[in-house]
Amino acid sequence: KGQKPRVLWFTGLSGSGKSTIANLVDKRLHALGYHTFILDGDNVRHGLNKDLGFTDEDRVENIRRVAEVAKLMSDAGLIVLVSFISPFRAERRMARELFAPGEFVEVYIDTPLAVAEKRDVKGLYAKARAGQLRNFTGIDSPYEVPEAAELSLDTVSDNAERLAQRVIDFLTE
Ligand code: GGZ
Repeated sequence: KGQKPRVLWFTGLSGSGKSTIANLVDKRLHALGYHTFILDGDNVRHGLNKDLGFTDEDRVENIRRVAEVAKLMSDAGLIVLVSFISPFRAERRMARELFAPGEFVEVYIDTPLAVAEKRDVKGLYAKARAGQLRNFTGIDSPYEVPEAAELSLDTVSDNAERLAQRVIDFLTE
């Protein structure tokens, strides 16, 4: 199916729901006949970026490489769903600038720290609070809230299914 290049750039805290929503969007796009690929920590930080940790410097390099890979995949005709905390505005802007206007869709997964921390699916917030995990986003490493995301999805007032549909609606409008 002919499709103009699109990268859906999901950003938000650890445990905000990025992966859940990206996976739902991916399934729906697939059902609509689109060719897609999800780039996330699971398939990037264990391979291409396994030399990188969570210092500011390493996160910057993580996002730089991910953006370049997203660009390559987009050039190959895929809709790319990128799901990383990507905490810094400067790197998100750098990623955006690799694409033509309208191709880059920033999707802010708006989950307050208190909510993500309360869920703490992987127990990482507890470890960070206990000082066993350093440079944890939202605890002792910053997250810069997007100022002009194309979509801002409030996970407190809406469920993942409905939020995923909002992304689909944005793309197909
Ligand atoms: C934040 C960390 C950290 C630290 C390990 N800070 O909830 P998760 O587990 O599955 O998602 C988090 C993931 C974040 O990696 P990213 O590549 O998305 O981060 S960035 O864009 O900032 O480069 C979390 C886990 O890795 N994790 N240590 N210190 N998240």
